Amino acid sequence: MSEVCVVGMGYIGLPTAILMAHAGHQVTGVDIDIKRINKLDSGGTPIDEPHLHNLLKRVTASGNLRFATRPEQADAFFVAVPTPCDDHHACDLNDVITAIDSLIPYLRSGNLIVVESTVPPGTCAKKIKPLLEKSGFIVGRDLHLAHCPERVLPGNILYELVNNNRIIGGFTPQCSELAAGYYLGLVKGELLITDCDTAEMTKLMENTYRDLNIALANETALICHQLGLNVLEVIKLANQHPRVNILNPGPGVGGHCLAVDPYFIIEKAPSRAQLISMARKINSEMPAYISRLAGDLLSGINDPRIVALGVTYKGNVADCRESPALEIIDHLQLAGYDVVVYDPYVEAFNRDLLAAVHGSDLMLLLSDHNDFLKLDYWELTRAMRTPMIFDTRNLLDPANFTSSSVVFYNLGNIPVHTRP
Ligand code: SAJ
Repeated sequence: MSEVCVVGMGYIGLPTAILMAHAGHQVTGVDIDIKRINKLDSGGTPIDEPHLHNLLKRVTASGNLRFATRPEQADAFFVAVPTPCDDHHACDLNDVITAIDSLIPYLRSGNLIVVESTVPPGTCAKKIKPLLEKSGFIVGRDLHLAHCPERVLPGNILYELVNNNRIIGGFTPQCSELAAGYYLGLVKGELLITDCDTAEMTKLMENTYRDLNIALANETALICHQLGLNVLEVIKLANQHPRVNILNPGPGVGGHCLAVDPYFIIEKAPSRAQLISMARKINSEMPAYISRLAGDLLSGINDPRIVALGVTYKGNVADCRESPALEIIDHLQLAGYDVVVYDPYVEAFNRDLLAAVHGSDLMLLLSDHNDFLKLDYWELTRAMRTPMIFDTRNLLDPANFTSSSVVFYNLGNIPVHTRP
């Protein structure tokens, strides 16, 4: 077994460190955030994922995993730090560069360096390789470099880390082989060997594919709204075709992956990436569209009050990064609406819902948490001044509201007066 150093104790780095330790390696989990390290040292987890806490307890008790604010000498280094977009939608590599720089004093001949962070094509070969060579070692000869992008769904990270097929993109075939050796110990899925440029582009295309398909669903919603058709019925029927699978329209695309990664392709090939740019545009405009619809539903009501259900970027997670829900709430507040927010996953908004809906005029469902399926809508809507629901996620069954006095809307039955 080897000594492993994982840099970045976030959504990907921490579960990876835990699984490496579980596989028997001696692992140091590194993060520059001292508060995060203190929390981990005292047995807490900065992220909430199924089974993570129990497995963390086991591997720290076994002595295989410890935490530090600085890297240490090791056989292999895994870098899993964020790569957000900058203000111009270009990839901000600052954290990756800082992480790689921090490794330089600890590198030895024969070391493996794996970049898991999502990066634009060419980053490992053109940016990370020269940085690593500041150590005096040559990549491909003394040091081994690979890009092995993570592929996990937030909310199901541990399961997907273990079971998904994994791309291993080495700078040389030997780099791939060495990297694959580490993943073999924790991944049950297939290891797909390639070069680092191809691995970088492949990762971006996975999330771009999904962003584009959600954009198609969202555009279908806009077209159906204009034509007075029920988009949900159209999609349901189209999906009965054996080779069609249109995704769900909704309030927009959030999170730190789909809403960000396509821009890294646009950055590299701006004139070619036309469809990809258009998909980003369509999805980015959804929050404004939904806000306008919500406003239209409230027209004619004096001093309307909205209760927004959910601020997270999707259901059953606590993550609010790039959340369309937040953007919609901002739009509505800027337009002068009184908006009260409820989200059981986010401490600041985990309030008494019945008190929040009291006297309100619109319940605006923005995140598809399973908890929202279990609410007592009969009791909640009775407390409202105007019992009106707008489910932007197609989460609730409209049939549950047909015999009540509740006015229920989703993207399939937006009323005529709101048509563009
Ligand atoms: N969404 C829709 N309609 C849909 C599906 C999703 O509006 O039909 C919205 C969600 O509500 C959310 C956003 O899209 O706001 C993204 O959600 P998601 O569940 O599709 O994806 P992420 O960002 O949580 O995770 C993705 C995954 N990529 C793919 O499914 C191709 C995951 O496998 C990646 O590892 C992850 O990005 C990542 O880290 O790159």
